[in-house]
Amino acid sequence: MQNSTICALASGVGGAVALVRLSGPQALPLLRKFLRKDYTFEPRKQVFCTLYDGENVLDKALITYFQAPHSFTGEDVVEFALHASPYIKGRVLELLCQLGAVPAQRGEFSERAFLNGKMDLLEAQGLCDLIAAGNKASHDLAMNSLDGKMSARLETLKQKLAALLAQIEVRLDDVDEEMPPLSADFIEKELTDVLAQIKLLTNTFSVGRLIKEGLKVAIVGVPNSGKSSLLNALVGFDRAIVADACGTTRDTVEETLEINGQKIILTDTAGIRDHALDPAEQEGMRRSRLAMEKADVILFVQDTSREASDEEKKLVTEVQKQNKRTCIVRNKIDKSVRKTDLTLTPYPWIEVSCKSGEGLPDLRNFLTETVENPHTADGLMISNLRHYEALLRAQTELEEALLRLSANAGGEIYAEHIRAALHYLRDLIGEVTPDDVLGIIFSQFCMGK
Ligand SMILES: Nc1nc2c(ncn2[C@@H]2O[C@H](COP(=O)(O)OP(=O)(O)O)[C@@H](O)[C@H]2O)c(=O)[nH]1
Ligand SMILES: [Mg+2]
Repeated sequence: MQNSTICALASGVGGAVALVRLSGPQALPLLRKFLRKDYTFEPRKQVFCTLYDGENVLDKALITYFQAPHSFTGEDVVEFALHASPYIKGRVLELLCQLGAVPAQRGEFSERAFLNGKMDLLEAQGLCDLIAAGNKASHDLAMNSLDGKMSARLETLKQKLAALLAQIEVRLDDVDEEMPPLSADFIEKELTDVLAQIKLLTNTFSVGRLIKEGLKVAIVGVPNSGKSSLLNALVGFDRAIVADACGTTRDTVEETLEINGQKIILTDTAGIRDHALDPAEQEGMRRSRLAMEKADVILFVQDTSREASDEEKKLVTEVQKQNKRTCIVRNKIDKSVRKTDLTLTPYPWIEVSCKSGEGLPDLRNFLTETVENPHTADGLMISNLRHYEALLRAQTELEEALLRLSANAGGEIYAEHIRAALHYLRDLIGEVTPDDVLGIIFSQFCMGK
């Protein structure tokens, strides 16, 4: 239990009501300092109170008291639902601090909840992701973490490994060899089983990351193929300048949108050609190539009404070197002339007209299909780099243990690797995570959470 009582604004900007949260042993006594009447606070019941600032009424607010340990943090908690004037919010926090509360650090409420065993690290991070989630897919992902599905899965794996390790260790201590030995087949089966389940999870990371961070899509092509028009058509408004002249787009233009509940980050780039008009276009082309390198998906836009130039063919080769999911967007099909034929490339192509909107639904589906994943029958996914790395380490240790086992190494040798794997799983849930690492994790949370 922490000694200090912390306070922070838990609600965001705007709105009519603001929530100030107070957590710690002094929560209720601090609240009383604002009151002139002896209200009765039953846990989890709201009470409409008049709050005083000295002799003056500061606000009339709904107050909720949560009694330890039945609160978010596991401590005594008081929540003030105030009228959301900047003055009232600011003054309540100011008075609380004058009376002895301490402003909460980022994520400190969650950190206390974690330290008091109200949630494990995975659940806490799920909560942080939930608040940040801007679309349905990342919301669902965070929810799976928050409601403990991921923790439960890891707990099962942990228990299985711990049981196996105990059986091996007890035999290591059994110098008189009174116990029947464990068969190598049994150990191998147990290890392979856990390993397979961990691999299922690590395999979801690439997609989990895409869902959480968004799919990065670079729109590339030679000048005038309609890249900026495509960006505008997909985002639904005139974001980038469209013009007949070659080399209109110099800087990369980025826009985030949601397609089928998925976050997509589109980047329109400068057209790539052999000779730039000036240093600005040169720099633009460098940025185009950078965007291509960073992208998860490349949309290669071509003008179907024109013959493919050598420049364009060269660019196709360049794109191929990126080795990324790519789609040839055959644009301007509203024009009667069809000349280019780039079906020689290994990529799927979709015919569109940015002018009429024809073909765009297919293109949208192409983009979101990238994120659909065969590994997630039960919806569990890894989207956090720290979790991914911990699982990968556990995976490596188990592979090592299996190798040693098949090489007939002594029990103490593979037990060491199983112990290490177990440690990484515990670190993932926060059971053995050092304080400084915890501090860093919670400091990435938002204020008031
Ligand atoms: N007819 C027709 N013209 C288009 C289409 N898409 C773009 N354009 C025209 O092609 C020219 C170049 O477009 P822009 O988007 O600036 O190309 P960028 O250089 O690749 O960004 C402009 O005059 C656009 O109006 C289309 O689907 N149909
Ligand atoms: Mg452009």
